[in-house]
Amino acid sequence: MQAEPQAFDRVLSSMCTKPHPAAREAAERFLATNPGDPGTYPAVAELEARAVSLLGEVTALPDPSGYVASGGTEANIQAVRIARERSDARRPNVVVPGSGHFSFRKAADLLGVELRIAPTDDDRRADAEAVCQCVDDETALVVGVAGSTEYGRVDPIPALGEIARDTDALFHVDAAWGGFVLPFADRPWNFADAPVDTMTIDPHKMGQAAVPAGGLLVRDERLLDELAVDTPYLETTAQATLTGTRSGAGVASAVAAMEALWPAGYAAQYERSRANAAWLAGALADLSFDVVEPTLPIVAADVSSGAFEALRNEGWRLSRTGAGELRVVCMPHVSRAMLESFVDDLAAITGRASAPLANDH
Ligand code: 0PR
Repeated sequence: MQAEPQAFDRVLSSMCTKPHPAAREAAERFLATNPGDPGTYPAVAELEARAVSLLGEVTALPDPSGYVASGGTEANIQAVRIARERSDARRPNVVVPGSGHFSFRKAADLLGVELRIAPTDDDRRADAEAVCQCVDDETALVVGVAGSTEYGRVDPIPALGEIARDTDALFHVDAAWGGFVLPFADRPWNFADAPVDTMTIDPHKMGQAAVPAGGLLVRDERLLDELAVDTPYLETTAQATLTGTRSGAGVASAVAAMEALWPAGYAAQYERSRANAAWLAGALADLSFDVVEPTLPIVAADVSSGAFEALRNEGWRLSRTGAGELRVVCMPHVSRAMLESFVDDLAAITGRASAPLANDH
């Protein structure tokens, strides 16, 4: 029997989503191409330049350089690698807020840099004061998160950029998930808002491209030179990517998604996701759960592990924060009807009724 992928109708935990139809079609068309060898596959190499240019528009970077990576993990590793190459410290360190993704731990392990985790504030964002305390002469990179994995929080990007500047460190913004909603969310986060040197922004998350399509952008193309190795037997002379053979499907689908959706489609999706997150937060609060108010469309709430397991048994795909809260990511495939059905199941499982109903008794 042929295996089938899961349906998306009960997936509340994922940061990936159904690709836009044009992105799916482009991915299929470019399945057998390798942008890692532009001499042999020139059409997909041209598409990659187009992808970087579109990512530049999304992030307010007029003359962007970068590439389509396998995902946010690779982009973050490469940002740390650039900073390590730039640094002349004996043992360079990288300062990441507690809200940072675990890919920075992989980067530190691989690259032999010290990882310094700065505590977050009461609202789960990087605390600029705490970051200040962590940096020193050997700091190669300061990281800010624009849309954190667990709570969708946006760090104070301009303040962190200033700290990096004052320390002579590079400044990296991880907008892997947040990059396609932040243009509409009225918070400083991009290359125009702060002295950002490098950024992660993944088309395969909120960008609605097929996996794998991550993004690494650099403000100054010379930063990419820090990654380049010679490629003697290819028609091109150097390669800056971490992987060799790469997915042309990811590149083509990233371009197709951005051409279809930037900016109006992403703006409309942001509005839908935001409204859904606000509705869910309200519905959970009505059921008397402690809710972490959403900034970007991720909702966390204190739901017992028994109820969590029962919901999973009902087929809901859920995940938890490090602190154990239930976490729902309002991705494009997450509809209001889905959330209503989810809240009904949660109410039934926990025997709770929403406040107005409870008052009726
Ligand atoms: N930076 C941030 C802020 C992220 O949220 C993530 C992934 C990454 C970097 C790493 O990106 P890649 O996974 O593309 O390498 N955050 C989610 C996580 O690790 C990714 C995810 C995606 C989780 C799909 C579940 C899922 O079904 O939890």
